[in-house]
Amino acid sequence: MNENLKIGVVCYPTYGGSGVIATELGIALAKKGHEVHFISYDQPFRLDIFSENIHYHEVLVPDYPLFEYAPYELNLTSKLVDVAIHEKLNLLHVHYAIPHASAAVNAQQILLSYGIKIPIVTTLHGTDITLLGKDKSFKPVIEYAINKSDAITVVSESLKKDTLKNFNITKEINTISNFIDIDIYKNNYDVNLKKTFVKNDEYLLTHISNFRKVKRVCDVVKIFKRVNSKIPSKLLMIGDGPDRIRAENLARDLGIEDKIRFLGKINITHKILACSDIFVLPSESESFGLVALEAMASKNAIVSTNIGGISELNIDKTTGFLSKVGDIEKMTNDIILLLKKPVLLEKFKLNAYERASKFDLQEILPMYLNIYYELCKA
Ligand code: GMT
Repeated sequence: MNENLKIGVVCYPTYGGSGVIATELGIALAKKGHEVHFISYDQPFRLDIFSENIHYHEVLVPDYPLFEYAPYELNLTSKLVDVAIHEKLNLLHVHYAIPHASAAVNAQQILLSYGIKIPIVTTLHGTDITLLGKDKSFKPVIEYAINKSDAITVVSESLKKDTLKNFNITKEINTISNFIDIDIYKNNYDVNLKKTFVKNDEYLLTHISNFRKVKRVCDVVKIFKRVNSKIPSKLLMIGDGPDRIRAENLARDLGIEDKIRFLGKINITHKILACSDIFVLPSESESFGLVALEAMASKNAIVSTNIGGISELNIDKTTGFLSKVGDIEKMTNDIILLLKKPVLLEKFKLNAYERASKFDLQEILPMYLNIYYELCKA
């Protein structure tokens, strides 16, 4: 079976890796001729192209005074049933366990009552397993939804281990790494853009995240303070979230607020990363670290922690350096070492690019398609 499929994709539309992977995968599938239907409560933030093969169905949650908490999962389930019937979907690919996999499993049962059989692929991304998975109030639902999915994929070997450790999984788990479209990261260097961030003799460090607690954004600021006292440099903080204010206040307290720019949820990260030398990711939990892969594809050396899936991506002493969570001293020293040795920095940047090219979309897309075709022929 090699015909074009009609695929329903459920993801979070917000600034974050799981939404990026879902969107980029959907766009790539549409380019190959498949019909892709995104289903979410808002337009996914990277879904900014028009294609006749791409459709977007918004889930609306009516505001009834009776509900203290709006039951989004039920509205999503109804939307999945509706789209599956009217668009004649062949399969559902849901990203993130709750509520997406759980809504899909429910929708699957409802569709069976109409005589429609539709397989579900669930991709686990990280916090659904490493944070929510440890919360007893979610555990039975997550475990059930994963086990009832027809195929399960995870984005790293580390996440596979965590999933098997936290849940009683009765199905095979397929590891399919996060990916980038390497072509998007070619020829983005713009000297004029770079000049807006740094002077000629200054290096540029970058951090991108959703500024949640697990990202340890204040570590980035503390590391930069130490680096900047030794080497002319600037720091870009991209993204937004709960800890942004703490990071901004810390920068003021440390007297380096004029050396750091907080750019918010900017969409041209590939252009900005092309101006950057080192990407800093001090997370305390990271199932893969898609932003690090994007930075590597943009020829950044990576100074990161060694937790979760990051060490499957960032090769210590080759594409960057790995440290224990919270080891600000070591991360600082690693950055200073690289910035003091421009030849070594250049080598690391090229190594990072070479490594990133192994995670190109063209390598990963067939893995998802194999799973889709396998399920659809069953
Ligand atoms: O990092 C986040 O908090 C966002 C989160 C998400 O669900 O969007 O990212 C997770 O999925 C990404 C894509 O698979 C991974 O690259 C991130 O490592 C993972 N985040 C965590 O595990 C904390």
